[in-house]
Amino acid sequence: MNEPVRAAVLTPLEPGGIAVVSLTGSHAIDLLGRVFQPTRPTADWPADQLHFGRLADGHQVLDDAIVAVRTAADGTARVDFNVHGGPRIVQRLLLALEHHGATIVSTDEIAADAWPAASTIEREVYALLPKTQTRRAAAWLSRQRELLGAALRDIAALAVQDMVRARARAAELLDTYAVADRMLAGASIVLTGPTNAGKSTLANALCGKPRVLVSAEAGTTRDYVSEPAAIDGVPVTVIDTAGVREPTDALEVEAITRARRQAAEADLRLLVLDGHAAWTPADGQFLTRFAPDDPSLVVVNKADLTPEFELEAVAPAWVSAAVAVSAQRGDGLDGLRGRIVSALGFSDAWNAQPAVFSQRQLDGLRPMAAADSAAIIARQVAQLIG
Ligand SMILES: Nc1nc2c(ncn2[C@@H]2O[C@H](COP(=O)(O)OP(=O)(O)OP(=O)(O)O)[C@@H](O)[C@H]2O)c(=O)[nH]1
Ligand SMILES: [Mg+2]
Repeated sequence: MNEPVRAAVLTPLEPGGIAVVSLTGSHAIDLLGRVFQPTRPTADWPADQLHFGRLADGHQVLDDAIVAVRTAADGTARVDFNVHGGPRIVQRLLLALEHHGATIVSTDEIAADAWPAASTIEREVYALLPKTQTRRAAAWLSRQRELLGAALRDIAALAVQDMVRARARAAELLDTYAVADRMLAGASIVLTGPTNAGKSTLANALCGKPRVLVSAEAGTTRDYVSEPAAIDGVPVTVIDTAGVREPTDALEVEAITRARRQAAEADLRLLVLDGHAAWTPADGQFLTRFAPDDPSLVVVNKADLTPEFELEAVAPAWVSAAVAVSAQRGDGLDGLRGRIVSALGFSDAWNAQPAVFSQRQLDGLRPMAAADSAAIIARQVAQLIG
């Protein structure tokens, strides 16, 4: 059969990252030989091996690359080029592949079935991979090709012996969606607190750039400002808000109302306090407005200066949720990042656990959590894996 070789970029075009460009079709190996020179020459490109070498377009070297060759169940070859993720290198490689006869398949076409996949879950992974915002998200999603399918098959096997446990496992899997959605769509983190506590300084530190204005004058930030960032590889939006105090004008009344609304809607709230300012009843009121089981962390800022209060003495209920930092000097920020990602649900084990990441998967899994026969579970699993 002489179907055309197709090529697609499976990862986001992120400068500094690694991009995966994939080739599929019965002549994929012929095409590989035209654009790639392995460091150790090989005649037959054995499958399931990695080959290191150079990508070249004619005499021009494009990049070093690691190439993986696989053979699908139907005998077609699959070649993955791992190259540096800058858009220029990826574009050059696609042009070279096109020059040698490959058809370039777009992200939308991958989602619409134009790309071979071993399962519907794998197809969903390919469709979402180019939209992932960080390397960690891309690596986590790639792993779901195996992890999620295996978890579903395990539930089907378990259902034959123990329906109660099978249902419980399905319910646990349903619960993974909220955090998976954060990994794909990003989590919102709002910084709120009294004026002058250092919210804007902390927002800039978390985003790694001086995005918002900082000044010694209380009431500097008026309307909220949001900025995309990544914290320990988790995509987030950091929202800096106006400091909460007795408003001095109508504009500030509106700014504080907006700050509260942002705080209410966020996935996580950072309640930023100035550790170098005396404790006031207003600080206490500010904290008690947030229930203790609320997804919030208390950041006691300006740890580089002499502390003016002990949280243990003034608000003992919040001690376990508190982190001391100096947003200005950077002390404690790594610890804070760790606390943020775990408060958002990303434990160390998260990356290696199965998770559901699409509406289709949720819809297919729900009947499993309520099923009263192994047959229903088997049917749903077959449909989900596809
Ligand atoms: N020493 C010290 N000063 C800090 C620290 N963080 C912020 N500041 C200073 O505190 C002042 C207020 O900082 P901002 O980041 O503007 O505070 P804010 O909470 O955004 O203030 P508003 O927008 O007015 O509510 C500025 O002079 C900052 O330089 C810190 O960790 N240590
Ligand atoms: Mg501010």
